[in-house]
Amino acid sequence: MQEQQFEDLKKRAGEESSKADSLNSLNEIKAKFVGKNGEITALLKGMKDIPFESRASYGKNVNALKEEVSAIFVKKEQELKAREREDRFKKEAVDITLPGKRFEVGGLHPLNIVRNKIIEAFSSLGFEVFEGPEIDSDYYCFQALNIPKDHPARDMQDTFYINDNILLRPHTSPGQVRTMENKKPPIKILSPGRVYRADDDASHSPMFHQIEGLVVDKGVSLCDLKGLLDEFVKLIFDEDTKTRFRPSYFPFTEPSVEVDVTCCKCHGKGCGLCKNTGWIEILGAGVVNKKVLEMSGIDSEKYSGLAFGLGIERITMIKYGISDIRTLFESNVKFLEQFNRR
Ligand code: FA5
Repeated sequence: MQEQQFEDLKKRAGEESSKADSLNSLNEIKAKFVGKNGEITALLKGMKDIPFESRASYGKNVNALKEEVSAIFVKKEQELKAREREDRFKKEAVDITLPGKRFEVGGLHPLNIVRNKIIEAFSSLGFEVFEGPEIDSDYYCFQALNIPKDHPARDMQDTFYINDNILLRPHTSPGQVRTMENKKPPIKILSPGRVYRADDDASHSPMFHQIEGLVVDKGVSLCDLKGLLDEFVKLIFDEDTKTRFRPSYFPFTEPSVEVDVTCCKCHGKGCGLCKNTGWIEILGAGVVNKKVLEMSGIDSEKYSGLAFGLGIERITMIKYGISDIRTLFESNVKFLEQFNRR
């Protein structure tokens, strides 16, 4: 009779637990059998009503029943846990064939790439770098370069003045004077930096970058200048880029030249960018005027010098085929990242 009752209870525990579809519902069912108010606990509590001589075997049987029923729940619990884990793995599955996320890496601005290349090229020819101030005096920007007050040559560089005497430098040529005042020949320096002019079109920017070069030594001539600049153009551009030297005028050099290279857009045929000439000017240069040497404390009977000032934007445009200088200052990441592709 009691045996049958225990068997039925075990059977029900098996049937009901098999219907549980989650750990929560299993726990509810388990409580009905082995919880504080469960059926098996009630059987144990009922032990006091059992005749004394049968009590020991009754207790043993109830405990055995409890163990068997508990084992049913443990097995079911393991089953449910395994199923839940499998479901979670399915939900969290990662497609390992997808391409990985690429980290964005910063890179140098094309103007810095070209500036570094130019400095590298001249360093290989023995030049040192010296940087001068961006805001400078009328004396260093003009007078010490043989451009007195009210001289018409000042019109070549329409300039931003801060007051009558202080201005945003319109070129890096003040670097020549500052170097000669502080250094004895032989001198071989480069002076890179930002310069400012009231200019604004496809090939002229109000702020742009120049690199000044200066060599002062005994017996320096126009031939050295030509050889140096020919070597530089070969180091910076490809074989197809042609160069021409054009007579020009700068008050601080005598004689003076301008150097043009073939236009990046039309390759010499003539277009809007090169004003239909087929050429784009990249630098001004010349043999340093004796007056400038003397004003800076250099003996012009003993020494001579050559100087050049090149525009980094122009060289960048020619090198990379950029037809509007303004694109270099728009901070457009799509445009800029082309220069740092690995
Ligand atoms: C000068 O600035 C002279 N100081 C160069 C020089 C130095 C001559 C030493 C002799 C001896 P120029 O104004 O031509 O020269 O400018 C030099 C270069 O700067 C030009 O060839 C051009 O490449 C660049 N440049 C001039 N104006 C602009 C501008 N607004 N925007 C971008 N590049 C410019």
